[in-house]
Amino acid sequence: MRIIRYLNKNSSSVLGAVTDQGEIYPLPYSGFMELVNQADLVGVTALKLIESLIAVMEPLEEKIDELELLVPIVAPEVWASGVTYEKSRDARNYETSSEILDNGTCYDKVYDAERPELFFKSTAARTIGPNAPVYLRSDSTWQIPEPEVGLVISKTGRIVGYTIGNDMSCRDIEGDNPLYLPQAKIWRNSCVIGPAIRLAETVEDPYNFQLICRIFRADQLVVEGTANTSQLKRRFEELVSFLIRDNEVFDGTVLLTGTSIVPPNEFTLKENDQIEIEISSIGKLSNPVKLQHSKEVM
Ligand code: DO4
Ligand code: MG
Repeated sequence: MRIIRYLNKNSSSVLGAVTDQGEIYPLPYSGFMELVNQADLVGVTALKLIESLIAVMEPLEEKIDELELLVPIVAPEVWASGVTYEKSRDARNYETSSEILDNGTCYDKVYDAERPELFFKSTAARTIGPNAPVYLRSDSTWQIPEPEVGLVISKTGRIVGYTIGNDMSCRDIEGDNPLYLPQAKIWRNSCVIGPAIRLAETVEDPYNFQLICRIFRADQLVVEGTANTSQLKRRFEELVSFLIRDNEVFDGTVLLTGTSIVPPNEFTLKENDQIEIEISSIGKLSNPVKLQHSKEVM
């Protein structure tokens, strides 16, 4: 069972349940965490609560591709993990011009350390959903998408859902100096989540998500890469436990879990590219790439 948000005919946002058969049912909750909290309150799982509601409903006539999808959760904060896959460690080492220490770079060290790299990625206002444009930074010439599994967590750190995330990144800015990380990671429309949240209780093995990323330029496929969460160095619970340690996290926080798909080193995103990130049991997250217009920025 997956959860989406979409605009109805009156342009109001509606929470929807998508069954494994692709039928969509509107749900009487304003957001994903209201559904989860209501299920907790009545002592059932979110899946059971949805099943009891939709048993007496008719599905929508529309299929998912015909709906105007919104970000599936208005996450108050998005955090991200870094260097959780070998591929990411190697890519960071490639792009960095910082001093290589005798015993390895900061990326070598963090890959092996007990404490993972966690960083603040986005607020609700900077986070976009399916089909909305991701923006390029004007001061970077080496920008890529980072396809990642996103964990939707409650304020106690319980993993209640899985989604797809794109942690847009500037390799030149980060490579210049690791202290530039916030600028390499955070700007307008630099974080994408969606198109749906799969209820955690319906995922048999979260260490077997297969991710595919495709980038199209003028309708031609120019980059394609795959990864599997079986390649992850850490456990999802481990990442969450460091995020919530002595910290206040809010219901519906999303934690991105790192990338293992890196486009070829000579590749940078350009205006009008189209990014697609797919996990078959969650959906396909598609976004066009746009330049920001200075008018909008001021
Ligand atoms: O070390 C910087 C961030 C790396 C990252 O975002 C990732 O591994 O996904
Ligand atoms: Mg990342």
